[in-house]
Parts: sequence; C-alpha cells; structure tokens
Amino acid sequence: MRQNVAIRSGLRGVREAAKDSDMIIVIDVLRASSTIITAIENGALSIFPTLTVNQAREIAKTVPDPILAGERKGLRIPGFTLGNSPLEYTPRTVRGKNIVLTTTNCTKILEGCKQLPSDKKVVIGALLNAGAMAELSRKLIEQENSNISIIQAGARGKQSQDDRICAELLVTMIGRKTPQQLTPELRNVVNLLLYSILSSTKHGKRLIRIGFKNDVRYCSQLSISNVIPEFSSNGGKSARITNSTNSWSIGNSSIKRSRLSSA
Ligand code: 3SL
Ligand code: MG
Repeated sequence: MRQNVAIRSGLRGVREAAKDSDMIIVIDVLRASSTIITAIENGALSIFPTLTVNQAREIAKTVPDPILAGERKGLRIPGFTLGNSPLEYTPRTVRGKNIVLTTTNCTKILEGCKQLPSDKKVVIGALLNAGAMAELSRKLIEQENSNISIIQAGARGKQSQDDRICAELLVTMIGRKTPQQLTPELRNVVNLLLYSILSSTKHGKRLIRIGFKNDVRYCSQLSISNVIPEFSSNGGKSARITNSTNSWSIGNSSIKRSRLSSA
C-alpha cells in the first residue's frame, strides 16, 4: 500500500504528480490548508484560491457573497475581511459565503494544480482531517489501485517541517489495515505532542512570535474534521474548492466526480 503513496513538495511535486498520480493531496498545515478545511467545515460555499492580491479583488467582483481573505507575511492583507487564521473562519462569518483566498505559498501550489489534467483529483489535507483523508486514500488504493501524491506546500520552494510531519503521519495512517479510533485521553496526548512539535518548527515559532499561538495549537489537532475539500479547475482558468465529503463513490466503477464541485 505504501508504494502507492509518494510524498512530494512544491510546484515541482505537482509536475511530478501529474505524471503518475490519480489523486493529489495538497497540505499546508500552517496554515492555509487548515484554514480551508475549517472554512468548508463551517459552511463556506466555495474557496477561490488566487495567486495575487489583485486577482483576489477581481474574482471577488464576480462571485456572490464574497469574502476577501488571505495573508502576506502571515498578516491579514490591508482592506481584506479575513486573514489566514483558521480561528477567524467561524460559522457565523463564513456560512453561505464564497471566500476568495490568497496566501504566500499554498495558493501558489493550487495555482500550479490548475494545469493538471482533468482526470486528476486534487484534495486539501492537514492534520485536522487526516483520518478522513487516510480513509479515502486507503479505499482508493484498495479498490482502484490508485496512486496518490501528498504535496507539501512548504515555504518559498522549500519543505516545511509541519507539512513533512503531516505527510509522514498520513502515509502511516493510510498503511493501517484497520483505522484505529483514539480514546479521548489518547487524542489529547497526541494533540499535545503535535502542538509541541509544530510550535518548535521554524514556521510555528514565527507564527507564535507574531501572535498566532492559538492557530498553531488549533492546527495541531488530529482528525477533528471529516471534511474533504476538493479543488477543481475550469480548464486552467479559474479554480474553486468545494466540499466533496459525501460525494466519493469508490468501488468497481470509476470514482464519480464530486456533486458539489460541479455545482
Ligand atoms: O504560505 C501560506 O500559504 C500560509 O499558510 C502561510 S501563513 O501561515 O499564513 O503565514
Ligand atoms: Mg505552510
């Protein structure tokens, strides 16, 4: 099973995955993929990932109920409603909204994913949805013999330790024949350990320094969400991320496309 899963990084990883992978899991634990999962979990209709601040402003003019969101140097972009702190994406703020999101690294990787052939599935993973992501991956491997790439968004073309930890954990979880349920006590211990690791990574330390300790703590939680956000692109032009949690039909037939992502 492990031989079906490759850990890759950055835009180069996306290009490599285009050659041999059926599903691509983009992860940016600190913080964009955790933010995307939280937004979808809390009822956002879509996330529109964009490369630049200007593109975000332009796309926001074309979608109903938009919220401009994103960061540069970790901080909310002036004039935008939300930054990239998952804790800001409460149900009250995001339910029924279209989030137009630009971040330093993750949305660059997603921009690269626009060029992927349309038969590639692209989903968004983090520690928060690791259990659901591992289960989906395991089913795809067992029933479709799919190849899966985990793409670490990293930072400025380099790997980030937080993404690496999540990627390795995902590979281990995918490899388990019977998914294990953690007791609440054990889950607390695991989350504490993950927080202690994430808060000592380069990016974790930086986020804590600029006031986002609670974000690092939040993003360190394992498998608290079953949401599978799926990225889809319109022939390389625009792209959106929607909730595909209940729309994967895996079996002898091929995987059906997400009902929501084509809405
Ligand atoms: O680089 C990114 O995409 C962001 O997630 C970085 S930050 O955590 O918001 O600083
Ligand atoms: Mg990151």
